[in-house]
Amino acid sequence: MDSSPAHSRSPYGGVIARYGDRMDIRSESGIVTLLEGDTPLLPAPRLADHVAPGSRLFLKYEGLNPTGSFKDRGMTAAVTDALARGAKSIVCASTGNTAASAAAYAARAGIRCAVVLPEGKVAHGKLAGAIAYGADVIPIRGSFDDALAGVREVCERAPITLVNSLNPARIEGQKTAAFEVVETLGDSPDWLALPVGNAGNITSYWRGFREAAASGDCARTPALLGVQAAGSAPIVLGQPVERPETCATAIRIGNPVRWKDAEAALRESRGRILAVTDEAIMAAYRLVAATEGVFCEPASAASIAGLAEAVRQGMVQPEGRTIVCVLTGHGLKDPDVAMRGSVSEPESLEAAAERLTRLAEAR
Ligand code: AN7
Repeated sequence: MDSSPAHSRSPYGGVIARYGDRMDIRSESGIVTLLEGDTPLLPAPRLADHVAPGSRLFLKYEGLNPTGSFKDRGMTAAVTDALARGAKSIVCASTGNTAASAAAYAARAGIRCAVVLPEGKVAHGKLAGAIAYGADVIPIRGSFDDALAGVREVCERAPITLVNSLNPARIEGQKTAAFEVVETLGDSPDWLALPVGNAGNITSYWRGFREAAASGDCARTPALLGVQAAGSAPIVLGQPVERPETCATAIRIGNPVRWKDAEAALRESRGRILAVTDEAIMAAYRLVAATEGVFCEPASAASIAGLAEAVRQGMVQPEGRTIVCVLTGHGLKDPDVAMRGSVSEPESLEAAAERLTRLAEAR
């Protein structure tokens, strides 16, 4: 890490360089950044025809952050703040993306990082990242919720900083995504749809939009559309889920730590929360890649599946509306899901040539 002017005044600079004056964090030991943020807000007209006809639909492609997920925005803030408080090590429980992000920012800061993960339930791209960045990777038999309970307990006793979204700096960094949406659109959208796991992200977006409105950057705030997977939908059901299950392992969370904040965000934004099946998530996952060339992980596609369902139920009237779906993580995070059942047997070169000819002549 180097916070000297020559180093930190890169053309972009990351979310603290850009929005640090609006963040309640400490940074006197220097800014730990991988130049996260500034992600594309992609228009998605072909996808809109399928899921929200007549709308102006955009994808906030957070998978293009340095470690491949939205977590980097909060992690630059959490690790910068931890460093200023003298931390020598950080820890998180994670379904995968927080782990990869924490590991990368700890490496950047030159401090230690441990990640506690539900064994067998972390997508390989995330695990690969945490290993490559040099974290101490600790799989446990149990769920994410079990892992978090264990980690919280240790952090009360030992001098190690918790960087899960209980950490207030995480929310401060994460809210910058809302600032970017407002800057790009010139106002808030009508709706912003996003997957909900631990509910740190929905909490952060709502804080960001509220602050942007308070400072006059936008004339209004959006309604938030939270989306959970049917097999792990505690907020939709109104009670914790003991054994959450979903193919979207990122949001396989039964007892979100930011539950109360999520409910406040939904209430205050006049938003809605709903659950979608794994089948609907996988259909949306394939649809966004095939119609727009945007590859996201299954949990991220829940935002699109949720929007489609909300339109079907009449919860969202798409005509003439500006809608943003947040794509929280890159598709390459979960290569196994992407490959499942889709690689064909090898063919002869002649057969391949025939297929190509048919493809070329197809109308
Ligand atoms: C791709 O990494 O909880 O509602 O430990 O990885 O803020 O929890 C990940 C969550 C959505 C849900 N999309 O966000 C973790 C973890 C993706 C995610 C969520 C996660 P929150």
